[in-house]
Amino acid sequence: MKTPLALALAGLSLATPVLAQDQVVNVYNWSDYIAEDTLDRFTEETGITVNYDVFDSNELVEAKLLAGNSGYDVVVPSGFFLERQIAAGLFQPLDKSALPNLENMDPEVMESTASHDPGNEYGVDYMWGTTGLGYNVAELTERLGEDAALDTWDLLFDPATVEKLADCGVTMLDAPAEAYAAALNYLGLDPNSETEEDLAAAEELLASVRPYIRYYHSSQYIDDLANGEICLAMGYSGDVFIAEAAAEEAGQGIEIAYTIPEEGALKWFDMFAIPADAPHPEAAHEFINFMLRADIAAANTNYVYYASGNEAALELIDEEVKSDPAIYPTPEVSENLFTLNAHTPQYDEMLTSSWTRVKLGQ
Ligand code: N2P
Repeated sequence: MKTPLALALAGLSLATPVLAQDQVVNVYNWSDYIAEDTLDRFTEETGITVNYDVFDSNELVEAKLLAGNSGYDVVVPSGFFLERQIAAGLFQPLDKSALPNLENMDPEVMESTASHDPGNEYGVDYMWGTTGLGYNVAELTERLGEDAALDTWDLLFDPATVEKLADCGVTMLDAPAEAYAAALNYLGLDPNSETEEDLAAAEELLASVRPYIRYYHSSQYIDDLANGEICLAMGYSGDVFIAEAAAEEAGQGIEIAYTIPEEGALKWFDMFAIPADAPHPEAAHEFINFMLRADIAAANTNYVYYASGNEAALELIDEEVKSDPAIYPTPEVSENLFTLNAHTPQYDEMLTSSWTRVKLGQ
């Protein structure tokens, strides 16, 4: 008769490849950005344990990477941050021979991300989306009238309009690069401008609506929109859809909508990359390759409502997701989208000080 220990060991060796038993991968991803069972499935299939941390700010990721020894094996910055992080030597080149699922990638997405990462040497897109406005339909209609346009940045950037919404709660992302890009675009200026004059104009606009902003935060607005605590948020497309779905599920009659305002919005790409000092680069490749599998990519997109960079996943993506123009924008809407280049460190310093002044209301 077998002892309990022998039985347990036999069971273990069946379930987990022996070599992988002590392997781990340390992943740092955006919050609310993965299906519920993805990590368990990865561990079941590979035996690699995932230590999973989340963030809601590119600026924060960059600070950790610059400090060094982050301990992370996989991080997911947006392309316009990845670009200068590559230049700063923060990543190791991807070993493409360990990423056979790269063949699933959408060539158009690869071409776009190559503008941040020539030759796609260091990063591969996970998902992409836009930064627009999420709102509570009833609260806005009540305050602005049945006929008011709700697909405009006026909601946030026109002081006379946003003033009317202040009592039901208006919030902004705590993401200076994106806030200034949206402000510059609204003013008809180049969102990629780095002139002091344009920065001052954007600061003036952001400061003019400061009195009506309840808070600056890059993930709290999901729950708050869903619960009716706030009525307007500058937010990430999929996050607003998550709020919309949560509100619907709660059944309290709260209807949330997302708009890519007609003046245009930022389109960004979030990129898997491996820090130069990653402790487990092999496991990192295995993790990224798993995430690039068509079924896994589709499951993640179906869960968080962001467009996938994965072309092979498309046929597995829910019809309501892939036919939603706010997730997969039509060619007309795409014409209004802009992308960002990496800011120089010099400009970034000015941007950060300016943002601090805006937030403090000084
Ligand atoms: C996920 C937010 C990711 C979008 N919650 C920001 N690039």
